Amino acid sequence: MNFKSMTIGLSTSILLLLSAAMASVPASATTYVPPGELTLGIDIKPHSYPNSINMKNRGNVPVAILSTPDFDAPSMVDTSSLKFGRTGDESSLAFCSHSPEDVNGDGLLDLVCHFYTQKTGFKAGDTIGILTGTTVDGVTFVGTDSVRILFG
Ligand SMILES: [Ca+2]
Ligand SMILES: [Ca+2]
Repeated sequence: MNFKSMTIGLSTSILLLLSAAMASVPASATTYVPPGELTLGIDIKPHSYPNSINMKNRGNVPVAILSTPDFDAPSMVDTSSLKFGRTGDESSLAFCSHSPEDVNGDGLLDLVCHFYTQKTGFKAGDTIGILTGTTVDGVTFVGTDSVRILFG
């Protein structure tokens, strides 16, 4: 057991996650991420890290779909198509906020949707959550973010 690797600094972890996300490197070799024509940035539990999900919780998990200069999430995402959870094929959508919010402070409004925790299918040890969907123009997309599962 190497306990040094477990004491890695939080800021280092975030940097590693960011660089992994930017390079589109799969976060885990054991997790299959379905292909999408677009890869979008998402933030599971905006304003919160690590993204702990308590599987005993009867509520829901907020997930922000981040806009870019070329992609306005609030107007371009077909919210009825959204699936989120362990594999990205879970029909767990509760609702999307009608008030877009800039969750990452880049000046672009992001789309925040909520998913029923009980329908996400996460299990203990899962390290990423997967969101899939289509745009209003029918283009498929996928986004992933880290998760920490409690009571899975
Ligand atoms: Ca988060
Ligand atoms: Ca934003």
